[in-house]
Amino acid sequence: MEIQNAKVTFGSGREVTVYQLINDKGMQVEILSLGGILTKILVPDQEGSFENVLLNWENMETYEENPGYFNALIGRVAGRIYDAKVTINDKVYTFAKNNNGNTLHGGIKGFDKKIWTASVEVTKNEAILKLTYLSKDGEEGFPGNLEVTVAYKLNNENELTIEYKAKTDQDTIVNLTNHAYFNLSGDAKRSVLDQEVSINADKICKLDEVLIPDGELLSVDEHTAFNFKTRKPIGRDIHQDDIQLKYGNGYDHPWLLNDNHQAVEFYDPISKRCMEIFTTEPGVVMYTMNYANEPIKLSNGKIQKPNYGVCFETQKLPIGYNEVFKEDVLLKKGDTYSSATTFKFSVK
Ligand code: G6D
Repeated sequence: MEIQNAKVTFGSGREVTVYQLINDKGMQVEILSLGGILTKILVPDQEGSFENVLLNWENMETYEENPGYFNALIGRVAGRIYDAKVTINDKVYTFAKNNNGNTLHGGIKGFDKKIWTASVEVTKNEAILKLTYLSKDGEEGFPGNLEVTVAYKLNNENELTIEYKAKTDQDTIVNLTNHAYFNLSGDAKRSVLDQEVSINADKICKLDEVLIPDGELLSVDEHTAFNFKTRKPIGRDIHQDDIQLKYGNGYDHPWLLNDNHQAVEFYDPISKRCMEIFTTEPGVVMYTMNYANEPIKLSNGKIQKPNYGVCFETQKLPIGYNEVFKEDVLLKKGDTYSSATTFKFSVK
């Protein structure tokens, strides 16, 4: 087990530290102090070839603007907030309207844009990078001074766990996740549409044309394109005639997880790489990279393209019409927000 680090200075003058967590089996996880951004997860395929299963920008400085929120911590509130406002204790708080009149992913400068303070710890079976950030009262419009700690833990079972904790001095709203773009082919050799997914969920949130929920849940037994109870290729039903797929331009929906055991299994039949996701969270947004508008190169030298990555953003449900699901993300003064998600890599 070891942790290496190096400092880089971006053209903007911002100093960013790059951390490598390396376990005894050779798995490597690379993380930036900027946004807690994951740039590499190197795991073996069936031939033992270690390749990156994350999309990664060719130029590290792209992570400053980071179109698509590549691999970044998302907060104070992941997902959307309808009409960019919420009422807490009879007071209305307003936020940035950065997505079709609603708030997306914590506003203009969310947690993905912040420099986090880092500390490291290495034990016999874990390499731990602990990131902390103080989101001040009123930052992006959110009430309360929120002390956030995110720990990235790599062990010798090829498991990467992300643990989130937050405390506030005023009632506020919090919903944290990581927006990693996975592709198990290795260095994004192939689209993810032929890679297979299972999601342990019977229902999704019904969304409208700007991806805002109204509280209704849809059965995946009726909306069969969203039925991933049995593992299937991501692309098998993605072009089905379902209005929800039209609204999302693909998959971009919250699935309500049946229990907190294995939430997702993601498998590439060619490399035989497998990733299982376990989470404490009630939901997961699978986003199939339906937009890749900026012609920016990935680390494999190719221009990014839709469906070359897939995100599994574990989280609580988004705040929709009539502030539906707001209760899920309320954090009371003095309470501690706590969640954890584990990504377990293997070859099958
Ligand atoms: C699009 O609707 C999607 C979001 O869910 C995603 O997080 C973002 O692109 C990167 O806005």
